[in-house]
Amino acid sequence: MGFEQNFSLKGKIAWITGASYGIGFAIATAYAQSGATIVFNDINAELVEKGLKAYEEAGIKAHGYVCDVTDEQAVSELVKRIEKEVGVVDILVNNAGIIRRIPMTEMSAAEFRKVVDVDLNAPFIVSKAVIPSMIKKGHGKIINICSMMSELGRETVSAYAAAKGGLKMLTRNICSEYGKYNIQCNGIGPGYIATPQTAALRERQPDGSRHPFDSFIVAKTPAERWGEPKDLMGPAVFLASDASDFVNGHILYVDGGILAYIGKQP
Ligand code: NAP
Ligand code: GCO
Repeated sequence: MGFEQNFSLKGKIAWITGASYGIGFAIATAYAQSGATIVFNDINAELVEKGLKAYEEAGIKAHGYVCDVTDEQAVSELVKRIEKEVGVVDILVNNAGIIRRIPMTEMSAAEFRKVVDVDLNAPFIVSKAVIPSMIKKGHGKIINICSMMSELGRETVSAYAAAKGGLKMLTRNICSEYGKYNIQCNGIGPGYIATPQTAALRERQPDGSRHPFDSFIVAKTPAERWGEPKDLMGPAVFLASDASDFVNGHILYVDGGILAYIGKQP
């Protein structure tokens, strides 16, 4: 058997949250192509149906469920249902996330709490729900989708940066607490990726010119481009596979070099 088998996910069950489209969909597609059985959820039936159709069109028989990942009771019940209908989750990707771009002094506490609830509390809730079965099974992989904002701040994203910074430390704490059960918990920190979540930052201006933020990010990225969801597929497979069994508590930045670069001279 060749070394490449270490990157196989054959026989594994992978649950990717919020994966009807975007980054989660790309990661789930990579896992399916690597042999895994795909489970995903999204916040409403319409999105789950949209996702099931997209997976079917990609030749993937996915298991889709409606679940708000911030609802601890619903998540607990969903884990029981997944274990009954599909099997014990081997790989969890905490992908579901939201962002609200509002200057901090104009953001309500409720809006701040909502972002933290989805981007930080939910990864806690879902990880807590799957870890006991991973312990019984003797292995598990948890991958938290962090962000550039796990390391950097910028105007208008205070809640998101606080949540993603916290998610980096939750990742390290799950590693610390459950590594002895052969559970590896790592993060992926995508750079600026072209998905619906960043569409507003790439919109063409009325005169047809590029959005100033679009030009800014391209100048800040050595790769001189936005990332695509497909850029995350290989790193995600690595962190879900046996090949990364001694990688734990690590945030793998997939950012085209942004964090290493001062930025192009204007
Ligand atoms: P996206 O296009 O907005 O997709 C996020 C998905 O999560 C959507 O399907 C969304 O459903 C779902 N979701 C939101 N709240 C949920 C909840 N309470 N329960 C269940 N599902 C929920 O985002 P993306 O760009 O693919 O990003 C995916 C992850 O990567 C997020 O954690 C994001 O913070 C992170 N990230 C993105 C970038 C980027 O540049 N795009 C970079 C770094 C990190 P709705 O459609 O209803 O919102
Ligand atoms: C923003 C963007 C970023 C990206 C991503 C970068 O408004 O700055 O939405 O937050 O989504 O998190 O890694």
